[in-house]
Amino acid sequence: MLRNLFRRVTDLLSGPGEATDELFEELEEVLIASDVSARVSALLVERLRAAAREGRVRTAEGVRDVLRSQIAEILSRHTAPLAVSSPAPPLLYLMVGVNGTGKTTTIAKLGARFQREGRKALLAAGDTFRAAAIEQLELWAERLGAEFVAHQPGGDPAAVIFDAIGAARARGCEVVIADTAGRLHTKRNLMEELGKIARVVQRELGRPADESLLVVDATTGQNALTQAQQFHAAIGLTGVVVTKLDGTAKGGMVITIAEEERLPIKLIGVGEGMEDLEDFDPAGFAAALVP
Ligand SMILES: Nc1nc2c(ncn2[C@@H]2O[C@H](COP(=O)(O)OP(=O)(O)O)[C@@H](O)[C@H]2O)c(=O)[nH]1
Ligand SMILES: [Mg+2]
Repeated sequence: MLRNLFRRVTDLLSGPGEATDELFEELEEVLIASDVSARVSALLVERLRAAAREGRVRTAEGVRDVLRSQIAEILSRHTAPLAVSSPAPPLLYLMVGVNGTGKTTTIAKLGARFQREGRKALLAAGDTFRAAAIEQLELWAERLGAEFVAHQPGGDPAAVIFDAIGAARARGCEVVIADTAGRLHTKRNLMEELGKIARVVQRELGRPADESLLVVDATTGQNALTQAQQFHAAIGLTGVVVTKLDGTAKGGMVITIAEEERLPIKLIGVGEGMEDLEDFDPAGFAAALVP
């Protein structure tokens, strides 16, 4: 599933080459081209150069091994497990992110996961901005046999979440997974709307959402970093879901988010099917990047 992510990096570090200055220069460029931020690319290469100076690596293959463990170290520094139980039900997941990143699909995958475990899920149509978004989520709820709460298009998303929490309690649902809009007339509106949702959750549950997960599309590269910064500032994210790692993604964005934002990556999307959602495994991901 996660093949070819760091293709250019691994190609460069394959074969019998020596760990020369030219190799490190080229590696830095290729890391940047693979969506690792310039700062993190420089940091990684600087550590590799130090390892070479100290005689700890001599060959391209050696660089590859050290790079893999450095990446694993960065990725495991800010991990946190996905909250799967709550002190007082319902467990509440708030899914945020710009349009098209895979929010609704990820909600369906998460709903499917809970339902498979025999835990009743309620999907809340907090993306009231587009009628199609409400219908798409309703269809998923029907397919999964999950509960569903929606208002009219254009309604107040915070009111949807309020009703969803009430409905979950009344219908004995263990988990509420709430969709939100990815685009409003202005970005300020969107962030204010998310703030209002967060206040309703706090008031109704007596705690923040158990997960406020940003969904980012791995194929959008460095854009994802800006999205993480903006959404984190607006609602305080508990983690990130990186989708579409099965496609043309280069993968470096995962390292960039972990290192620059210090946010735990909790889940990865590796396809469009309901089973194509995996818990994030730092060492496994590092090995997939640099096999
Ligand atoms: N290949 C692939 N496609 C995905 C993944 N997650 C979502 N998609 C697709 O991305 C598109 C947008 O997804 P959607 O959930 O509607 O995005 P939203 O606008 O954020 O709610 C759809 O065609 C999904 O099937 C993934 O992990 N891999
Ligand atoms: Mg959607």
